Amino acid sequence: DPSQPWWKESIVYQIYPRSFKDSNGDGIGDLRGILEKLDYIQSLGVDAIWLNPIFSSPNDDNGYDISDYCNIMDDFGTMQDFDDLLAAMHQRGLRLILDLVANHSSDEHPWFIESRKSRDNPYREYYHWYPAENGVPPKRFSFFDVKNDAWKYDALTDAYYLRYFSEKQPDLNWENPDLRREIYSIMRFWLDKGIDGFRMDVIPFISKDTTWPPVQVYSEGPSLHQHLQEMHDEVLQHYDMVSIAEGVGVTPEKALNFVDPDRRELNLLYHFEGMDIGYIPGEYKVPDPDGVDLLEFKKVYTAWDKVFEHRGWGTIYLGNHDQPRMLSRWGNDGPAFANAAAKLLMTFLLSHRATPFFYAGDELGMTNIRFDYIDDYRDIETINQYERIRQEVGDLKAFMDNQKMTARDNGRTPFQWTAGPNAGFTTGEPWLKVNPNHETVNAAAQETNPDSPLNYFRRLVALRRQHKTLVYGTYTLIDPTHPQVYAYTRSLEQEQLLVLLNFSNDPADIQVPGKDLDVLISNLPGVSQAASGLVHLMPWQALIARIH
Ligand code: TEU
Ligand code: CA
Repeated sequence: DPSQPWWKESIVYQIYPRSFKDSNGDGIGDLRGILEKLDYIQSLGVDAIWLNPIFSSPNDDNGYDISDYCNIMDDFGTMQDFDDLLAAMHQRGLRLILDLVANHSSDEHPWFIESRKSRDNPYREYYHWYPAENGVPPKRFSFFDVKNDAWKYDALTDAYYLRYFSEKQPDLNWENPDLRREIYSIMRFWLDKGIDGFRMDVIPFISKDTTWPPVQVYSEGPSLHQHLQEMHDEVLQHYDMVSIAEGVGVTPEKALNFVDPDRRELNLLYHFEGMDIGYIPGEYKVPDPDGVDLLEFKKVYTAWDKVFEHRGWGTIYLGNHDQPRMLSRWGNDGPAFANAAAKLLMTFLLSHRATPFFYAGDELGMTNIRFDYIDDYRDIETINQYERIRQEVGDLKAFMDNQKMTARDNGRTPFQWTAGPNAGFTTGEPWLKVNPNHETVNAAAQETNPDSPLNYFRRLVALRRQHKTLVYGTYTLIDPTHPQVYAYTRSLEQEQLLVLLNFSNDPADIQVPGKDLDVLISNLPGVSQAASGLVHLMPWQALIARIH
């Protein structure tokens, strides 16, 4: 639809560069590796690639700690490699979205090196400092600190600096207009090179109330939307680009504050409510022993469809570099059902009214690696939490079991290209262990198998392209209380499509509107509908059908 912006109809393929393809044998994925695999990416039919941070970084948090925003991380290559990659992508009609990590920098960024030096350094106000003579600063939560304390004392100037993540990720001071100007010029640098958008890391956190009142929630600070409007005026409106708010903590009620076009802020909201399902409320990433509740799952995704019914636009995803593998978390990765469940989750993602963000490896049905030993983990989040529990003499065994389901490294293991050594990812020693199941789960084997998850994904992508109903059609939930099946229709003009997803290990029956289902795609052969309209589904069966 030419009257609509391209990013509504796009499918975004997310690549974690460190884990995709290593071109030079150092065990770390890189930009040349991605370039080598563009044929593969293009063969999927996706429209855009989002790369996690590729900028100079000491890699305390794998690139989310940036020491030079206008250079390429040594591990990933050079600016020439970047220019070559962008040109090759554009030649193939693939767009490129980069990660803008502007809530914090690395402590090795020259701004912070200066800022630390003295209280009257010209860069002092680029960060948040709290003088120690004022006492202990009011509590703020840090995701990665061993004590979850976001204030770090620095003896050099007898002051604390703020860091919501690791101590090597000091928060930038967005209340300072000089800092904001620097960020805008960094954005222009990349946009002028021709990139097609930014995914904005933890953007709801950028504004802080610098009177530091004691509060529980400190996201969506007082000047957040003013800053985003200024960014729109100064930068975004001048380019044909997409801007995506990583919307941590953003509720349906607040969502349009970010993406209502009349507000002139951002384009897409990437919400977290789906990711929170199945965890114990109030606890940080502790899985609920009763597991994922399908009724809750339906409620959340139905509510988010409603949010953008008239204005704005959303995203949909079930996995990324901060999450376990979607098949392990939301499907069933056991041998009996893995193939069907992997395809069912893809069907879910590509049949909603939102831009799908599809995480590389999920087209193969990659699964959690489930490390037994803390030494196998590379992620600062897992390592620091382990250290906290050790210091508190907590239950380390329970923690390690929990990590098998929740740890971020489960989603970061190298991409499985072949059944060969290191899954064909590297000729060297991989930075993070390769999942041993690459002997059966790999792109090469799936390429030649018409029934593979990979080839199903390609058919699904083509189907979404052919049927704009899957992009724009009205979404209506059917049988909200069915405990096994997630069912909905999508309708646009004359076309009505039915989506049936059996999220369970047992067969299921569901009453649907319409007879004589004209099945457009299904992950399992055979769909039987009784004269009454009742449809019988096999475990993890998924289908999209046209109804009349
Ligand atoms: O993550 C944002 C975020 O809000 C974190 O809480 C996230 O949920 C984290 O993974 C905790 O498990 C972004 C990035 O996606 C993440 O990789 C970074 O570590 C983080 O910001 C800091 O830049
Ligand atoms: Ca490399």
